[in-house]
Amino acid sequence: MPTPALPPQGAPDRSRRWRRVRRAAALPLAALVLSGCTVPGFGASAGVTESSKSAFHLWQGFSISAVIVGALVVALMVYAMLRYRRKGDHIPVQHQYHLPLEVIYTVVPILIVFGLFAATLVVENKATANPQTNVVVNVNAFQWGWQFLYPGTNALVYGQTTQSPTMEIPVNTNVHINLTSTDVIHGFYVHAFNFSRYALPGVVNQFTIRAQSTGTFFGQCTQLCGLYHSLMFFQVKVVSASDYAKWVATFNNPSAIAAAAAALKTTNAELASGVASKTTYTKYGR
Ligand SMILES: [Cu+2]
Repeated sequence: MPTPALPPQGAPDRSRRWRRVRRAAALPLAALVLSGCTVPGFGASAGVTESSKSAFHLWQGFSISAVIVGALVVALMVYAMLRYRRKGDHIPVQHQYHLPLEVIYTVVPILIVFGLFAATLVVENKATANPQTNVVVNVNAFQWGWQFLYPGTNALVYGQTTQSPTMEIPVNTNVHINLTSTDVIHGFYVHAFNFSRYALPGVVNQFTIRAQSTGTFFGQCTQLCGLYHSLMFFQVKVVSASDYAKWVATFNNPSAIAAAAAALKTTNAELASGVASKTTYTKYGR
């Protein structure tokens, strides 16, 4: 009776090891490919404005680049550790210089840094661009609240600490913001906009928001500005253009105008009671 053929001997040891390595690598690789259907956010969210989305995509690009570089470094380290581990007492062949390899590991990182720098520049330029726009909001931060004035209209929103105000803006419209502070340094931050700017006394910081979806979004002061800093909230309500026009029109009646004037007076009274250099606000700007 013929004896069953034995599996080939010798080389199999090595191929069996590789099979094991391949099998171990297959699972995480499959998970990566399957989850690759949607690019992960790496802890960030896309937000609702044009610039929040481009900042989010930049973050994704940076994160993916970091993952690829990290994976490559770890793979090379593991390969070197396994392939060239100590196998006996003999000294391995010693090499000196490998010009092509040295050129590659100098040039490639430089190219990566330039690529990331160029992408950042494009996104930053978009975020700081101030295109022509019809809707302007003068945002004044003070201890510890916000005032939103809409130049050329009667609209004025004022609120502090537990009565946080709501800034209303139209969707798919470039909204120009003039941001300043009446007392100390505050921070204008809306999470859904992936955006933050200093509100500085004596300085008007300008930027443009273009919200692409409607909704109410939470905002807060991000600079420790005093006792009630933790209560310095506001909301941004993004509505359709027609709803925005209706909202602005609600300020065109005597009682709303009186309320706005009272709010303005309150802000100015607060300013007068504090630091001497505080500016008085008028309805149409500083
Ligand atoms: Cu503040």
